[in-house]
Amino acid sequence: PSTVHSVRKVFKIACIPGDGIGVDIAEAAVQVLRKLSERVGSFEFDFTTFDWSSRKYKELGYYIHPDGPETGMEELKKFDSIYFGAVGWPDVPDHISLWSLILPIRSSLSQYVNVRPTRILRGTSSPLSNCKPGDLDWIIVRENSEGEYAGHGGITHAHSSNTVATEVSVFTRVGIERIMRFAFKTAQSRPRKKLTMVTKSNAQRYGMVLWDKIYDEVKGDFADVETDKMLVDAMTVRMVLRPESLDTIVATNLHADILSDLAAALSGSIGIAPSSNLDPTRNNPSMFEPIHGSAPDIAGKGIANPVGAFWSAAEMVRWLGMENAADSLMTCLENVTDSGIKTKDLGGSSSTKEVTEALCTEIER
Ligand code: GGG
Repeated sequence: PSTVHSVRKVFKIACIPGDGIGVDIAEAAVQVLRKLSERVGSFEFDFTTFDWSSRKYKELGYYIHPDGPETGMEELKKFDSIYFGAVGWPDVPDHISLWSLILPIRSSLSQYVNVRPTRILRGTSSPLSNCKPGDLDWIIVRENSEGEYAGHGGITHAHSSNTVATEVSVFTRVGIERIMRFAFKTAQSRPRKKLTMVTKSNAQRYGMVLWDKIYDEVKGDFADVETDKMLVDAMTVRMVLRPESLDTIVATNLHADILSDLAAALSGSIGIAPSSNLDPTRNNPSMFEPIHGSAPDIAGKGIANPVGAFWSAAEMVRWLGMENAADSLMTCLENVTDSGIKTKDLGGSSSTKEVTEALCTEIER
């Protein structure tokens, strides 16, 4: 008689906790992911932690690698996914931490899509009095490689009263078309099949007008998707006053970054919102991180909301192909929020550890 051994698939995960509450919530997410893999049994995670942080930068003068970030990127390419906490610490200017850590990872690994879902989780509520749970269920598709984050610009006459600074938004046909198609496909996969495209093409007459043009071209290939266009300023008003009229939203790097913070606040707290930095070709690992920053004021106090970190972990599990496990993790997470075990920002009084342990217990059940 032969014995059949079931083979557990092992996923190699690079974990970069980063700064501030990034460390608190990444530790919580690792604990939950380990528990999930034990419970499901068909896969496991092999985590490697990278101390790429502002603390290390202050000590050694670099975030990623002394020879340059490229060496670190080669290291990351050996992993199936990257789990990221947060970046930013008061003694390092934010533009240095962002441009030394998170932005090089997104660009070097061709993570040109940033998916940011938002909805009101069970047991939580919106600050909008007119908003019932089903009214706010959005996916924001953020262009993640160019636009206002292209890194083009500079400063001249820096030490005079005639200082000139330029910050050039770069938009390419390839960059716009690939994000537009991804957004249309996302909208098409959702029950309402609805896409809102956001620009500021009345004031920004080159790049944003190219967005309008490519949107019109791509729309023809997705006849079953209902579409509309908004200017970003009017979009903020619509999100607040008519949340139920929106479903999938596509916008530039900067616009979508701002809109997704608003979306998270409208769904209850910035602490719950996840994001997936995707390379849709799957030639490189994708990266998963809550959208919130490092919150130095509450770092290390044990009170950070880990929900955005857990939701991001669920999205990582989904991207790795374990749809059912991702759905179960989300159900368990909402059972926890529904039972009232929540941090202060969601109106509860629980600590990060209490929410994490409640979720682990729920997964075990
Ligand atoms: N976990 C996300 C994080 O650390 N965010 C800090 C931030 O400001 N990010 C800017 C961005 O996502 O472009």
